[in-house]
Amino acid sequence: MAGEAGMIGFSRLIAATAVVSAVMSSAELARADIGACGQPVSTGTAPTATDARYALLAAIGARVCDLCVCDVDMSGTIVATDALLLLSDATGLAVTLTCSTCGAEGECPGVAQFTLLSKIRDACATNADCGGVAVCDPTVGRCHTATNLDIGWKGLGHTQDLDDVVPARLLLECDGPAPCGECAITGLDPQLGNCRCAADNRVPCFAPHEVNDPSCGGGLCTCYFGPPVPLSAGTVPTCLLNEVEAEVTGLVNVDEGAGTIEIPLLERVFLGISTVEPCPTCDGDPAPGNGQREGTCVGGLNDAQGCDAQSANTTFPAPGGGRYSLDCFPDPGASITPSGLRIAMVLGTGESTIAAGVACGLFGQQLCPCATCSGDPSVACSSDAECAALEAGTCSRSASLVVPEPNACDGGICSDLGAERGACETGPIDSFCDAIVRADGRGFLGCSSNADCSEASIGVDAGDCALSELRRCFLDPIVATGRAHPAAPLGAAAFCTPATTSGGVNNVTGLPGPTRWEQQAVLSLFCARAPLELYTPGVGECP
Ligand SMILES: [Ca+2]
Ligand SMILES: [Ca+2]
Repeated sequence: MAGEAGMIGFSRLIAATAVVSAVMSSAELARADIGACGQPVSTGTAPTATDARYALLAAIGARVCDLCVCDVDMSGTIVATDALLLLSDATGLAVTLTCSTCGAEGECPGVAQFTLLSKIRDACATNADCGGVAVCDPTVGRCHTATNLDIGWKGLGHTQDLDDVVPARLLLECDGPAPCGECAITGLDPQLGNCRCAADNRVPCFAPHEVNDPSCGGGLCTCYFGPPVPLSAGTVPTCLLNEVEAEVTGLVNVDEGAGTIEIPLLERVFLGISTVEPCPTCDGDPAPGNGQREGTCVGGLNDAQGCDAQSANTTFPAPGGGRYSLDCFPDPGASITPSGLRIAMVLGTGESTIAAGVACGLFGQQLCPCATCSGDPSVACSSDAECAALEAGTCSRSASLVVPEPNACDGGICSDLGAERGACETGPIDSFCDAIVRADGRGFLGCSSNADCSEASIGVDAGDCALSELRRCFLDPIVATGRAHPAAPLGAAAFCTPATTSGGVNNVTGLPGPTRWEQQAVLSLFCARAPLELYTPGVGECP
């Protein structure tokens, strides 16, 4: 996967995503004075109206710009005045532009853009069709990445998929000079519409986590780790919205594509609209991610309103998949997490593990990987220390009706399949309808006879009850392994997920319980001084 051929593959993949398609064409132009005082984006010998427009967006936080490029009056901040000075200069009026001197950090990236990919992607005939970031799975003829999601101890929520082409941009601070090595993550970049006013998800905002944001009429600006994610476990559909509760932090080695991203998540879970449509979709948008609401929300809070699609899912709505957007929220009435599930997720390119270290039941001898804090059942834990740090008692079994176990296997025996995966040794064997399946060909509509798959009983004709699968399970310890790569890093996290308020969801999934999240991404690094230009890992080459 490494080497020149792989890199060309990634470039093609990046160019194919709407997020950065405009960037690639500008990068091929001559560079002239881009990155000079007043020229964040233009390549000529003097600032243009395009630079002025960019500075205006930077003034409201909708674009990233270094002070030494966009603060053209050396006031210490980028405001509308800077954009006005640039516009005057561009139209030939006699104005003086003065910028501070750029330091060595100007040779480094200012933004790390991660494009998150799903497990099952486009159709393929050979690996060459998969952009160097996935392999062609011949059984379903689709590109298959390392992305995977395993939720809960029961195993019915394992080997699920996530959304595709989800944009996530993080702000970086590097020391320089290039090659820049390890850089600090200083927060989320809201420019791709991942932040919305808490009072109205239809209003994008550009001051992440700000409680008094003027764009939100003085309200809270809430950010999300991507659009809603449709999930299904044990025939129970849910819609997952990953709210980011506070500033994202961490470290990224920009030359190696290595590091850890600390994301304080507040997971919001909603009961699905139907078994085949867990989340509202954004249908019919011919140009996803262009900021134009050319599609239409189907289902949920914003049903029938316009939307700009931000991600895709290759399984749901089933069959065939669809697109998703923060413009189309789930119905708040379907919430099963009134105050959210608080998870300190650390997504890293190294290894993340949870060992079984807390008593499963009140009196049992078995050890489980996860329980909840006695003083705050909304917090899941894997050790007493985690609860003590929050002054929330000890890590112990909650008052849930379901007593957690290490797995739901017959006889409690989970066999090692290799690569840290587990399947029950003898059973249970779950049966599924065969005509409406996930993009990887696996079933999700559980059944015990053909009648369970008929239109008369489930509203859609899902074929015959002809698929069967050995139940999955977590091994002990649970290991999630990431992989460093300058263009295609794999992030991994293992953590404990608290219970929802839905006994049905907790019961089929096995919550509170462990979650393993492996996320394939494509990484693009944008230069601090020229925010549309790409930093070359290991080299630099920022203007
Ligand atoms: Ca200024
Ligand atoms: Ca659009």
